[in-house]
Amino acid sequence: MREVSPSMARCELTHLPRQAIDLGRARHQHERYRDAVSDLVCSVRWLPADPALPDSVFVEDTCIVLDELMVITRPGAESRRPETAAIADQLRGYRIQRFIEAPGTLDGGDVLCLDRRIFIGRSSRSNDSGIEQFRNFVTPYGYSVTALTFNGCLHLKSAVTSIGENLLLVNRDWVDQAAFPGAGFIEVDPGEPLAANALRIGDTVIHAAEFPATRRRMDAAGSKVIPVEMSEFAKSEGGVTCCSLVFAADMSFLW
Ligand code: CIR
Repeated sequence: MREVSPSMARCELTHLPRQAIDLGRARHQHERYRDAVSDLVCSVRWLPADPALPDSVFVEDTCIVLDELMVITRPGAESRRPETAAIADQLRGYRIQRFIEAPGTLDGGDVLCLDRRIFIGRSSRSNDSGIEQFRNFVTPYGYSVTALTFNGCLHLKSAVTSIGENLLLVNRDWVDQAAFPGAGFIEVDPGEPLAANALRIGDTVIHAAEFPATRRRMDAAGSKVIPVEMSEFAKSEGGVTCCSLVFAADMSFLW
């Protein structure tokens, strides 16, 4: 994770009008988010805030960590490209590193990993060259990569995320469920279009507290859901997956 930047108010925005972000509140929400994630993982590492990088709290966009390698992205928004250096540095040693290069662009928010099947949203942030480079990095390890289109939101994972074994949380107005053959679905409540972003860690799902109706749908389906307040991050078009990189660390790699 990375601490909230003091310049977060100058974040990139694509679909939302700019609203005032309460920095103190954002920091408080980030601490609660960190607590929720900490309860579910072995250890948490985080980078200090960088005043020069307004969106740097959204570490998900900078890297995709698979079991065998990690891919350091080249974010689609130019202002975000300097974010990757500190992440690559911090994560060196956990996996082999591969790097997306120009003219490719890729945001981790567009990459949905379902075991060995990986879906990547073509978006204003992730282009065909970035997707092709990613595909070339991972197919030797037995992954399949499917590029798909979506609309209405910034990243693919604003429209669909994994919340259980073969179970997806989806806003079907933004992405076609047919793209995920064989999967089961819970649809977001129609009054909560932004509620499809959920962070699954083991058998638990962290989900934004601002979406109670969708949470009830997950509860009813037997999911174990931990709500966390994310209002200040939502103003920046971020959600629960965006603020962390979660992976299994093979510590022996470091020794
Ligand atoms: C951006 O536009 O890049 C940030 N304001 C929000 C990024 C959110 N990241 C994500 O959904 N993975």
